Amino acid sequence: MHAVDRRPGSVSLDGTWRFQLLPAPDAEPGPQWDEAPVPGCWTMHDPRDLPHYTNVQMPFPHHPPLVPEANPTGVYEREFEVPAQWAGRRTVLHVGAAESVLIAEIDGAPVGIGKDSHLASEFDITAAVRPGGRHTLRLTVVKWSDASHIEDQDQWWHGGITRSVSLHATDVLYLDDVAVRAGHDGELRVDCRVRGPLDGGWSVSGELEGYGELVQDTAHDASNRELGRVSAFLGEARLSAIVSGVRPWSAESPSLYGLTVRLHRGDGSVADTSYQRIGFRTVEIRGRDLLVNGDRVLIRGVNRHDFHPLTGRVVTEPDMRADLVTMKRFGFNAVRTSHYPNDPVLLDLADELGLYVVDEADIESHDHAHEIADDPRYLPAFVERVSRMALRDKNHPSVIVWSLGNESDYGAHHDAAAAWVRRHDPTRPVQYEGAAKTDWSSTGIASDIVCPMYASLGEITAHARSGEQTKPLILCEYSHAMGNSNGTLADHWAEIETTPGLQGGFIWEFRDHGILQRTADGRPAGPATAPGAYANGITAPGYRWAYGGDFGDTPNDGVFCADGMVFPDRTPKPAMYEHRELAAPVRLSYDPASGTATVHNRQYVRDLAWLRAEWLIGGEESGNRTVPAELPDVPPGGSAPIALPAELPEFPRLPGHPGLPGHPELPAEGGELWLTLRVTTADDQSWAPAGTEICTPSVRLRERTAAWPPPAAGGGAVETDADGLLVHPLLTAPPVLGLWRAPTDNDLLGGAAARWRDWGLDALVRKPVSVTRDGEGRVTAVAEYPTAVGTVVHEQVFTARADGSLLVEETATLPEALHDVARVGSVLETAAGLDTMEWYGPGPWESYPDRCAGGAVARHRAPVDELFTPYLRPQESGGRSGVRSFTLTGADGSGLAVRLDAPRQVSVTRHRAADLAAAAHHDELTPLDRSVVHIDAAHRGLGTASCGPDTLPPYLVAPGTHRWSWTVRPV
Ligand code: IPT
Repeated sequence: MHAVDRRPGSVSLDGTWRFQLLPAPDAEPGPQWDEAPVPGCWTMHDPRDLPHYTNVQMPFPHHPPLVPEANPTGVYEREFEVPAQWAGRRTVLHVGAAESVLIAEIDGAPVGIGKDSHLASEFDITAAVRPGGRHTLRLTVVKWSDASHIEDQDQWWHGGITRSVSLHATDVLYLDDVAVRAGHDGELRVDCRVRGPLDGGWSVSGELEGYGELVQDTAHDASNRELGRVSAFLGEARLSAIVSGVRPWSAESPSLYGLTVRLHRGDGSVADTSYQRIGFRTVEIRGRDLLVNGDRVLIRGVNRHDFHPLTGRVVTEPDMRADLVTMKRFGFNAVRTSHYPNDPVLLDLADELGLYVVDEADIESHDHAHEIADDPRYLPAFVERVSRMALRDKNHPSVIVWSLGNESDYGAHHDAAAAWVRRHDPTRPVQYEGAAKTDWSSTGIASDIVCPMYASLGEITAHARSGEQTKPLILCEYSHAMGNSNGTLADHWAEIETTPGLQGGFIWEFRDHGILQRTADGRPAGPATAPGAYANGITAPGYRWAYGGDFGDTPNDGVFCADGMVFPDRTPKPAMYEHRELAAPVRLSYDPASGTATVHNRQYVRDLAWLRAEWLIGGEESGNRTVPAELPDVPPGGSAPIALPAELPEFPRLPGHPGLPGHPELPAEGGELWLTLRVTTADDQSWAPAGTEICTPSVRLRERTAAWPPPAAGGGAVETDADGLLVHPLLTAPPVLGLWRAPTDNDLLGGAAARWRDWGLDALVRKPVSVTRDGEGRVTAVAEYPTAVGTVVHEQVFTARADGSLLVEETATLPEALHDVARVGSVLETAAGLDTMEWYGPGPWESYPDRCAGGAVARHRAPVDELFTPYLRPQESGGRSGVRSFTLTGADGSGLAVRLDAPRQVSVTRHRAADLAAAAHHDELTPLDRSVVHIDAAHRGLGTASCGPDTLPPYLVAPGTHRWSWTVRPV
């Protein structure tokens, strides 16, 4: 393994190969060949071995290092030609990655074997080929081996050749490796290792783009101990330079410089060349801070797997670019390559686009972790997997931390691997979650960072405040994005930003691993699927997103692989917008006492020149208005006042405040007024064209001051049935009490859903108690809802008002035993055809009480069909938090208008909760023609309990009495 980029000048062997799938490695290939794509997973196109999903458990019961005898084995074959001009050169076969054991043969003769499914194997095949000759290359890929037990990551099991195959040639005298160290102070050191006939004489030279020639260090050998490894005899040489005025590399400002290293023969002619883009940056740990170029940067990271819904583990350069571009657009500045090294292209892209990388070795022995961590038979594999990763990736400025792998207990192997990598590369910290699992204050020698997974906010803040913290705390996994999730992200970031010692973390994870499946035959739709099979996170008829078990795979871990911030097709889920706002480079604050607004630049190195902005004025009564804004000049980390728009339709007449100077006529009472700064890119960025929305920080200028409840009565009679259920021309089902929601994945795996079922909340039955009508036509309906642990009493008072609206005032009293329900509110169904929703509140994204920082408060409008979020397993979704009022209208603009007493959780979808809960996939759902509307006085937060902490106490629904009221009128 080495860091010399051999892609330029290589000959690609990618394409269609002959292929046979054998039942076991010792089976003999027959005369019949199929075809298979290389790179490709056979599991995505061959029905004899389909994808299989498990998390912790192995797919077979064998203990390490044993595996089943039934062991799918793919035989790939093709002819290739060796260019005639490669005569006299050294010829190398490069196989980017194969799952899991790779055996290479040329013309029937073995040339080597490789393991480690996520790093390349290279074979010197000079002796096996003839320049100008035609040869047969056979690559046999065996699915299960001893190594499978340390590749037990939480993902689909596949088989195949998953990265590109190529040939390249070098001179017999060649650069075996080039190791770059470049600090943000401009100090550059390039260590070269040369192989071949060294006694003919050789030298190296280097050139840095925009700087010039590097100096060859000649003071090597005897005189200089620090440089003691530099030796002509061993083929070692060092180049160096002090580059003044260097532009340091950082995620915000990823400045790269082209570095060319040339290897010269004794006569000065060039034998070999290496070109790479390097960045000048320094990583260090000082106290409990991780510093990049001296800055304590907060790590806003996400975990990423290699995944594609059509090709499985095979991802192209455009796929990887799209992943990283999406991360950048949503405020992420770091990625952990969970849980294996990625294609080198990913690191090239991280260098170019600006993302910090925790580069993780391909080691996860989850099911048999304790057995393996100290089993000497696995020692070489651990050290090799870490060292080969570091040897390959060391020159990437994006890589700031080495990770020894994931979920493999903690044993001697980790200390051995850590020792190797520290010695080889003292310029980067090392992390391993398992080394710091229990006692964060005295983490083992295998981790410089305390990098727990799914620790609670309470635990991490307590550690940071304990006085015992000695290392930076950066969560390697947190905020499990399974289904409708990522509750309390804002609470996390409020603590992280204000607590010394807390430095961020990596959300689990970037993408849902839903494989596109044809429903007709249950097979993966596969690489040849025509476009249009999915869009916007939704599959077209005839397809669905498959998860564990859908291919008949047993044992399996179900939908646990659908836990990404984006859908399988990379459509962002609503939680992405929450993250984007929390990570915003620009924030806005407003001081009502002085009436001034302030812009804060939250970046470390950039000013605001790359951004532009406009104001969105969002008035509850006056509606939306967009006017130009002028961003002030604010240095990184600084703040500056920003002028309020002159066009404000109303101004906060807060008690004691004089109002907007020069506008004494403005009303002092009325609806709420919010001001949002819509920030976009001013010009093209490498990851976003000009005009891309970056964030929408908002401030409230005025609270609602109109009286509630609105002046009542005078509107005539209210119609109800004998049971007190409202009869209303715009409703097909009257408002009744709702205490349940279609369980989210967090509700299910965290246990809340089982409790609700035990209590009977999913099958509530309304028992009418009384219906009374007063002299003014006001109707009071009281009903009881018995549950297994007590009865809920629900009272509704209906008043018809002179303006044609109906006021509904509701009270629900929950016994103490119902201490944690999903919601307390009304559920009703509208007439058909009211297909557009307009609302005043945060938006336009879906939001919940513990995930509602991502939307501007303004008037929003969307088709009802688009309000729903198609999480892979149907569940509660489509909610909007903090809704103050909304309308549902049809094509002619008529419909109904609802006004709420206070900001409430509202959802409008085509699905009843029970139907959602009964479905396993979206293709099983039939949307109603009408809307199901929930208006909740209280709604449980989302939390992250499918893997990690539940929502925090303030977001739970308390027992006792809840009151809410609303008006509905025709429009
Ligand atoms: C943790 C794993 O590291 C990750 O791969 C994934 O499985 C995640 O959880 C959940 O989706 S391990 C878990 C047992 C905490």
